Amino acid sequence: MKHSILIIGACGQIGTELTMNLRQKYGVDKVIASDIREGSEDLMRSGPFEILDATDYDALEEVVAYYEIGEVYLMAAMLSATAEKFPERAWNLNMNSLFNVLNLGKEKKVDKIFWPSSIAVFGPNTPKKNTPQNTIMEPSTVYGISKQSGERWCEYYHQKYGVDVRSIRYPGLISWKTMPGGGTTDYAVEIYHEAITNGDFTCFLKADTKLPMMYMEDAIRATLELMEADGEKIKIRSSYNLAAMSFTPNDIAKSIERQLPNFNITYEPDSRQAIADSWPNSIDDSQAQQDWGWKPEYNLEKTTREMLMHLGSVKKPSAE
Ligand code: AKB
Repeated sequence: MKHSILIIGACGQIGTELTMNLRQKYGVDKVIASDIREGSEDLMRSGPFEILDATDYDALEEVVAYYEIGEVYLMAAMLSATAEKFPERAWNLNMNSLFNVLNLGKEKKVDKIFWPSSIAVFGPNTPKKNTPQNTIMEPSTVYGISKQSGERWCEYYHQKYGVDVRSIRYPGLISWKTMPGGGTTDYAVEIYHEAITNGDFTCFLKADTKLPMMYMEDAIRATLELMEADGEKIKIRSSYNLAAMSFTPNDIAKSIERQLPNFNITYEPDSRQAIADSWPNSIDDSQAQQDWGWKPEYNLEKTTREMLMHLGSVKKPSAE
């Protein structure tokens, strides 16, 4: 590869694993990690890192020129639950960082951009079951509004200025390496940690709240496959629906119980319930399957086995 890759928001839940994967694929020095603060020891030791505020265009431009960046992955964002507490800050971070990166594309300073969207672009009036690629989108959260607006801008920059920007509407993501922060689907990660450490979990969503979810390995593979696909195949320049599994807190608790029979779950729904209620139950991702061959590999049972195995073996030494 001629140019280097810049990951913005490299210390977050997706950014950490994306950075490690890209470094393995393209070489450590070709992948520059950046964030507003330092991340895990593993990430910091794994290759070049820059402190970078994605809302500062000049600083971003400087890093892009210095490392001869060709591809940018903009993973920095304020997620759904936190964004409800800080609406203006969320809007400024989520939109200004996107404009900065899209403008780098418009000025031909970078060749290719990845920007994550979310199932949060959908709202209470969207059909909930097998939500289609194109449908009613009236998001009722600040985060969802920023992601939906972002999608429109991505398509606009592609059509008007030829910017090669690609995007996925991620469902809730489940991973064991880095905790998510400030999302509504975070319960599906916290539950595994609590199952291992305490044997019980108090869930902030109701037992029957069904949401689309995905194991991180699938999400990273989807991201890399979309970025590597021939540009001609990318028919959607707003953002692709992507699906793997859908489950409720009751389903995930049952799947943990099959491995840890004493596990116990209780329910204390909070303000995040309203956010979850406004999102789809399941997603139709046939367009991603058709255009660039997307196929998930992890269902709930496989995810539970992986999560408990990795968290169990990680936790054991310090617990002894
Ligand atoms: C959140 O819960 O805010 C995110 C998302 C679905 O985009 N995980």
